[in-house]
Amino acid sequence: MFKKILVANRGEIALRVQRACRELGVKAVMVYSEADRDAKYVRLADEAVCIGPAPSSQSYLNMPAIISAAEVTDSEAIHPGYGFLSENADFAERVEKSGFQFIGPTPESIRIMGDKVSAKQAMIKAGVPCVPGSEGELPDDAATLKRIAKSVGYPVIIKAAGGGGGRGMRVVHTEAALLAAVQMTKAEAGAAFGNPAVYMEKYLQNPRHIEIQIIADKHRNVVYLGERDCSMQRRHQKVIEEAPAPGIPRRLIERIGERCVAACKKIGYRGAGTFEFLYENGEFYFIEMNTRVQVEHPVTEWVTGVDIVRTQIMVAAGEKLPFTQRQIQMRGHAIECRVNAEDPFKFTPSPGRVTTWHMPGGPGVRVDSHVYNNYFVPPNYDSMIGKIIVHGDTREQAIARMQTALAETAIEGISSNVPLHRELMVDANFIAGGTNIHYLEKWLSDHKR
Ligand code: MV4
Repeated sequence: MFKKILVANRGEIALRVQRACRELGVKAVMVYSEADRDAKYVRLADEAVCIGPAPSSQSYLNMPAIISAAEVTDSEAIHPGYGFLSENADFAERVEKSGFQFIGPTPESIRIMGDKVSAKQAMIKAGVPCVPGSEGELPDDAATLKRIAKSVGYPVIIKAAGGGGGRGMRVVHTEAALLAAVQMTKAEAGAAFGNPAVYMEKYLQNPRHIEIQIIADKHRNVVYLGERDCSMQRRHQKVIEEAPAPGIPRRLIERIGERCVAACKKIGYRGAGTFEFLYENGEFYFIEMNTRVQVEHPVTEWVTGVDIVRTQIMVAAGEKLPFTQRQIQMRGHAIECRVNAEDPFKFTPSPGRVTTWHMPGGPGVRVDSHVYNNYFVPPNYDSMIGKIIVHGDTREQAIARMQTALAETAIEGISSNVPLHRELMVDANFIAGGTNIHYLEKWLSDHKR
């Protein structure tokens, strides 16, 4: 096992990784920007290194500063968390070239999955079902484009190879609109991602977003840790996640999980990863793979009993997975509400001083947050300041526990989205389960205030 790990992130995930290090008897080095200097998780660290001023570009995205911090602290490995540099193949490569272990997949795997065209080609080759569409990058030729779209069938969606997470996409309903849409998406993709390549898929109108968590060691052992339903989102930001996904037959999950495992073995994947699927009419369609630990990992941890962050560290250190597929059983139901510092219905960010931070507790309640009374939420970063996660024997019990947890929660000094969560937790359609990716945005437009 490593003696010392540097955590190249901030906020709740930095604290989450620090806790995993403590449990493993590993020293944790925190890096921090000037805006995070006074945060308690920074004070709590075995060592802390300032890596620059508040803007991410000069701190949490500053590769030389982070690698220097690893050098001066004699760290052995770097955990990137999520966001920031976590899916940057060049960073992973520089980490390893500097002699540190990157806690994540190889730079090559990150690079393949970062390009959505190569990711999809790898998955098709590995037998993972994908959304029907173009075979790779689209050509410029108008007649060929029209022929591809006709064979895929309208509506189609044009996506940037360099995009992902909802950036660089355009839905096309008619042949008349096709050429302009492809040209616009290409131009935007070139400007935003430095790669104008685009591809085409059949546009699925009302899917759910279901993802499969996997974890792999360096000895070709790969296990899937069930699924998460992340359909409750607004503008590609997830708001509520849960595991298991309501109403999806276990045998379908097992079948797709086994495909994901086989694909990981085929590409030599290692570390934690997530296969994102759209699920419609009983079928799974791969869209993207995330090569990092995700915000919503706690719901999987709770239903499987696997500590994903701890396991990430163990496999990065070369240890074998401490469980087999047969030992993974899904137990009960878990739900996560993301707590954001924002207006609950207008969604404008609400940074500032948290005068009251009172978090819920009791059976089946977990709170992952770095916040405390009198904490100052800096304006420079993402608005997510914590997560409330509950578990119950059944989905009904989990919902009841979340309702109670949200009632106990008190946040003052800033606005939070807790009032939105309180309303969603009593919404009849949420309670019924299985709402699609458009549900929350429709709900919001029907509940304008
Ligand atoms: C799609 C789709 C419908 N059909 N692809 C958005 C995020 C990116 N990961 C892929 N996205 C979508 N791809 C096809 N062929 C609809 C979406 C989509 C979406 C997907 C998951 C979660 C929320 C979403 C919200 C809007 C659109």
